[in-house]
Amino acid sequence: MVDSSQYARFISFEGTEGAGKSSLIVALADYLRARGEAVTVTREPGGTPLAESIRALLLSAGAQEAITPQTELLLMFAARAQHVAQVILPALERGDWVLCDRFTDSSLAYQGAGRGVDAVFIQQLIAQVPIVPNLTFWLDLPVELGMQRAQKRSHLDRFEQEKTEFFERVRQQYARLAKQYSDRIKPVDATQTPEQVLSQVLDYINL
Ligand code: Z5A
Repeated sequence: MVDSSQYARFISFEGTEGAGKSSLIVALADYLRARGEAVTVTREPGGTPLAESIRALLLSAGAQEAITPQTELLLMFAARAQHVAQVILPALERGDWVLCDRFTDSSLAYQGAGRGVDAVFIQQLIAQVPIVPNLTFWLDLPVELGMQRAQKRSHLDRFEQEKTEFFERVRQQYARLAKQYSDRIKPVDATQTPEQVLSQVLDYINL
């Protein structure tokens, strides 16, 4: 395990669909860069060419064969292994802030609570990931509102086609994780305006 206290700049962003993670990350990265900070913005699944290819497989709504929950989980972790080694650790070693759209909490929320994969097995995989975010922002939004935001897009990916109950289970799991890891995971009310969301996040990171 890498000693992440020496970096203290690895931040992940979590939430159900349409919560505003990508918009917040862009705004926070702009804010940090305007202060002269080096910032790496990245996402999961994805972040490297190989991991982005895995992402395309995972999100493809027209997959010819149904992806089993175990396969989905292992593909998430295959992409993550590549991403951590190729992007996250080198960026932290350079001294960058790393703003990561989703990380291991997504696996507990989506594959664990959403798909019903054994949480102990997921935790065993997480234990093999050499770094833990210093801070995680959970953008909490009622599921219906997130779906309305996402439906404005032209097409829905494989996850976005899931039913409301799936996302309710995911949201409840985020709430449990935020309680369990309250030092790391900070809930943010994502019904606020983008400016209010950014301001709440800046308060947490003391900038
Ligand atoms: N997944 C998984 O299952 N297991 C894992 O381990 C990992 C991931 C790592 C892809 O993730 C899927 O991968 C994801 C879980 C799975 N599927 N789902 N659902 P993703 O992060 O790429 O997908 P996403 O969560 O669907 O992204 P998103 O819908 O783009 O959400 P977002 O980034 O949080 O929101 P946004 O793009 O910033 O905003 C959405 C819209 O709302 C947009 O029009 C904005 O202009 C608007 N918006 C943003 N903020 C606001 C506020 N504050 N008010 C009003 N409107 C706003």
